[in-house]
Amino acid sequence: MSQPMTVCPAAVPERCAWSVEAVAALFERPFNDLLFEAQRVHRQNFDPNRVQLSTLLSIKTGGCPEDCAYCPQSVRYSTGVVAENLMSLPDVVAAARAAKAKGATRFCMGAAWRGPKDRDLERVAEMVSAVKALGLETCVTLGMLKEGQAERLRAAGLDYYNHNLDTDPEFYGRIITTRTQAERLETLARVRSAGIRVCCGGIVGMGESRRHRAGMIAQLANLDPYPESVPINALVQVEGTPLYGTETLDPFEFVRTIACARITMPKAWVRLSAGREAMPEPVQALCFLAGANSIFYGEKLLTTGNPQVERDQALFAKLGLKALS
Ligand code: SAM
Ligand code: DTB
Ligand code: SF4
Repeated sequence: MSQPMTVCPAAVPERCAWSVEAVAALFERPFNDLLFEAQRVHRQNFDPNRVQLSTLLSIKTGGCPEDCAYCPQSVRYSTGVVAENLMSLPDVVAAARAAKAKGATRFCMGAAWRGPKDRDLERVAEMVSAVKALGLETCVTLGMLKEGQAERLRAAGLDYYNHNLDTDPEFYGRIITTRTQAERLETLARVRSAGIRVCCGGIVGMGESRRHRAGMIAQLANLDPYPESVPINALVQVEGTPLYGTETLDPFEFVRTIACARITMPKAWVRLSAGREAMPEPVQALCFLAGANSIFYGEKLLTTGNPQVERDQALFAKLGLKALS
């Protein structure tokens, strides 16, 4: 029989600091023990049959100066993504309205920028206010923020800012050279101090080791406080990006990553994010069992595909899952 698991290495569960070793030990658990524990933690904090639905819209596509090796929107790689200007307010509102009609409760707008210029930020702030007025939660991901920009977004009614740590600090330099993780942490601090909720996660399947995955989860869990929303992306391999052709990650390892996020960040919305289109339904079901309780919902992520809403609705019906309303 396997040993009972020590879930939190610190005495006060709400404030527990996770060492990389402690998270790595979770990854090493027998699969059934790990999932059982993740589901136990999940049930303590959430209705296990409710899943939150977020719809993404790329409001400014392509032409990004950064060199993120996974990203089809970097200007440095030939991926077929055509650079576009910032979308108009009416087009964004129409997309948000459609997302709400299909059942999404959060609308996330992404821009392929290193960071927003102040005049662009004003236009995004208008979008945030208009989307919020539809009764949707709002989220944006615009890259690095300068002083005062987070406050401007908060005043417009922004609920969440997405900015990912992406991967383990030691692996990070192999993926991105044009911005450091320290700069990312600075933006996250600005977001926090403006009173915006933090959406912060990462990507797996980029050729990192299990130790690196544990390092990424520990780093997220040790943010104080840990993020309210944690997107776990499976790399979507896009031809033309440096990571195209990377050996694909064993699906059980992806499920383990979700379980570790759930156990270490018990009250966070853990999002089963990019990569669902290529993920068999039984694997997605295991992710829900492991504590994922949010998905990207709608045919498109930013530039790549996502399951059709009818497919997701059918999957929810098969699993007895209900969308959060
Ligand atoms: N440009 C902004 C930034 O990087 O901060 C915002 C948009 S960026 C596309 C948001 C996140 O999407 C990235 O941090 C990364 O985690 C995720 N992402 C991008 N391309 C991906 C891919 N091919 N597969 C999985 N996740 C990806
Ligand atoms: C996140 O962690 N994943 C989303 C969202 N935040 C912005 C983006 C996934 C992008 C996948 C590649 C694409 O569609 O361009
Ligand atoms: Fe640019 Fe964001 Fe893509 Fe990096 S992830 S290349 S910053 S759009």
